[in-house]
Amino acid sequence: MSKSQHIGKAVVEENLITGFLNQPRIELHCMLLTRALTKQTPQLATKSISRANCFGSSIKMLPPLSDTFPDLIRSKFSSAVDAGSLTFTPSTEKDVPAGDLIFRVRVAPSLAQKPVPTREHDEAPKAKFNPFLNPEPDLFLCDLGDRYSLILNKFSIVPYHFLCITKKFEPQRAPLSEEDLSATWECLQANVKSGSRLLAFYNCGELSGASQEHKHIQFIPVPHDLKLLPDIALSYGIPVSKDAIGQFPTSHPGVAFAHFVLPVPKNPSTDDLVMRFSSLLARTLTTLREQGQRTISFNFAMTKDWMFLAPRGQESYGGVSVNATGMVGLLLAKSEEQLDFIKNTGPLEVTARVGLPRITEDEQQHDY
Ligand code: B4P
Repeated sequence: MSKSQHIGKAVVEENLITGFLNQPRIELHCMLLTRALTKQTPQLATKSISRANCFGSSIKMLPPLSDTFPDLIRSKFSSAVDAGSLTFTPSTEKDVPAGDLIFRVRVAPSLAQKPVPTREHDEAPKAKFNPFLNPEPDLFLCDLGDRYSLILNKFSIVPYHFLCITKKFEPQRAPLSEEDLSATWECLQANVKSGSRLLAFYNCGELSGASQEHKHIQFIPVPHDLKLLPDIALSYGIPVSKDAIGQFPTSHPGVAFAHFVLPVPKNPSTDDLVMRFSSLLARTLTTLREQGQRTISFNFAMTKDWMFLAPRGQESYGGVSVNATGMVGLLLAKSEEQLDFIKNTGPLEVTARVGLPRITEDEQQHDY
């Protein structure tokens, strides 16, 4: 690479990282993250470290969700469907094995009829409608502290799919903040369907599968006995480290795309969650940087047992759009043709094509 190419790359990288870190209320500028990010752009270290002092600063504790939240979500779901405010799309499920993993593919052909925003050719471009600024009353569940509202997903394919949205606009391309993680944990406690556990997911960045730009974390019930990719990855064991968490993130050895998993302890403190997210995010950002990605896109998924992050290099493959649920083993097919494509190509190949290749430990330079 020539000197000017090097400088060009450094400028792109600096703009990318600065833009990312300048998002409002990101409290994750801890030393770990800074060191991972700024290996090649040391001038950023000072700026980021100066913001790092908000790491560990006290945030307002969120009031717990009411014990009646599961009843609320069930009754609101039924009434929203009856009122025509919530479109519930029936789907079938097909399990597609891949090594010791099983990808559960939801097939929902009528999703193709979901309305997409249209624009008149001869009019000036209209601002994109933001459904989360004033959520529909029929979909509103409750507030969570001063900063969040919980609402039902308007276009569900699984019952009781709900979203935690920020009350004021915050960009979906920002990483999760300390308070976002705390809110996520609070929601994960809600047992909305018997025999299920909740899966939280966050599609961050333009290649992550996200369609809405206002910050929202999503929650769907998944069967207790369904082993997702992070469950299997953790069954291989977790390398021990001497850092504050005491563990290195692990990955499934048979999966080609870069992904990082850490177990979540029982009753974690907010710091426990932040340390894990920072550790996974540092590796995710390092992978994006090492592979010359010009946008920061990644998927986050979490249950009460683990936290997962995977960097993204592409939004879809072969017409199959993949979000965080797909990266942990729950793919969505919007036609029988898409299902056939997933079966013939193999779910690990589809996810590898939208993710990024794993990089070696040397390239990661994990000295934090
Ligand atoms: P994003 O993060 O922006 O995108 P997404 O979940 O990938 O869904 P997308 O909108 O791209 O829809 P898709 O056809 O792929 O999430 C935006 C969320 O806001 C979505 O849940 C959307 O439905 C919701 N929303 C939009 N307008 C709303 C409004 N006015 N009020 C409330 N909520 C609103 O997928 C269709 C649906 O299937 C999505 O809900 C998606 O989350 C879900 N899905 C995808 N894969 C799935 C899987 N494997 N299992 C279960 N559900 C799955």
